[in-house]
Amino acid sequence: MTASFRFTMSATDGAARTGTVHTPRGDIRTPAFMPVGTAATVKAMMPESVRATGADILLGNTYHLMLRPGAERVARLGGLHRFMNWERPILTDSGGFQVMSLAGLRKLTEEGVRFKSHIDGSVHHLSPESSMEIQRLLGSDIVMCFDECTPHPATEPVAAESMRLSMRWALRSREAFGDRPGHALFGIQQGSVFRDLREESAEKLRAIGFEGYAIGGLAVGEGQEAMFGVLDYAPGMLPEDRPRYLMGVGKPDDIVGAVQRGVDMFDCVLPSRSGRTGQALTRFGAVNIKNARHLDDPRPLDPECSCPACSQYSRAYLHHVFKAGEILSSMLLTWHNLHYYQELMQGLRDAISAGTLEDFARAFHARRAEGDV
Ligand code: PRF
Ligand code: ZN
Repeated sequence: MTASFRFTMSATDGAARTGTVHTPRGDIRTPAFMPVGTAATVKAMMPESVRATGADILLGNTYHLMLRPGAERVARLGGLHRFMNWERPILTDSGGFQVMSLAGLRKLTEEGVRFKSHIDGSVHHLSPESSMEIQRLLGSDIVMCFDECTPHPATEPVAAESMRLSMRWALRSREAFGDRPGHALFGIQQGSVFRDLREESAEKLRAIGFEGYAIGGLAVGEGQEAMFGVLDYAPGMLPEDRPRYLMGVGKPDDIVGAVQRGVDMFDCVLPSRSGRTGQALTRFGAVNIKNARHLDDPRPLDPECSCPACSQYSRAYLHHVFKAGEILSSMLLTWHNLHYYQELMQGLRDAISAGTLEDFARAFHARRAEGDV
């Protein structure tokens, strides 16, 4: 690993770890939650507001940005950081996962994937080589390998074939990425819910060598119990001294369970997306601000939360702006949700440092069991 991109661990508690990913654009405190900025914006949030919630790093998407406004254009405009006014670290996903969930008419071959844009139906290609080039043009700090997220459920032979394709693509990604001081390339483990395949995938990735390792192919419909079943062994198959990133996860209780099992980084649209659909995520569980029980409620959403939505507005007001279709509703609830996620991550980091993660998790679950009263 180049000296300008380093992971230092400061404490462990069971399988959990806390530390810092050092990058030229700033430090990432782990366990870390990365808000999703798909189209070069975290929807409904100014970048300075995202930072105010406590985020150290954002996630961007190769798929969306290559289609609109185009990676070459972003490069001509000074790169993604300057374009979106976020000068801290950015991790970009490599595109394959989004092609499979969003694009029309997909054709997957050894070379890569051909697909139709969900925006205008135009035909595009992605391969390990082109994904590396697009992520370079964007100026991404943490680049993800081009992979296939094996759909769930998959039989073991199908999952094996898919994982081995991703591992061949991981080698091509590593070769195409080249030597880029200050930038990191993360490998992505696949293998569905099969332990042997997860082991084979981890071995292949370790042999290639990456600055960090993601666990892909989870949170695709298998359920929390099956996901935790894989997380009981998968993080331990990856190098101990490199950051581990669980892609597309998750709900607050998914994150707590994954941190307890040794995961360091997360991303998920849930806090930002649910902020736009009237769902607040709080320490006592999800609160549906659309519900008529809030109509006359002068209390804050969460009296213990210091975000603008909770410190300056009532539940009655948050209900009103949601019902009126006001833009401020999305802004306030997204802010609250991202603030809650970042406070959760800080709580996890502090608990790991103090060696009290089990107590923290117990209290976390107890508060949620009480519910919103
Ligand atoms: N691969 C990539 N991106 C992803 C996933 C994956 O497996 C997932 C799975 N939850 C989310 N995002 N490249
Ligand atoms: Zn709040």
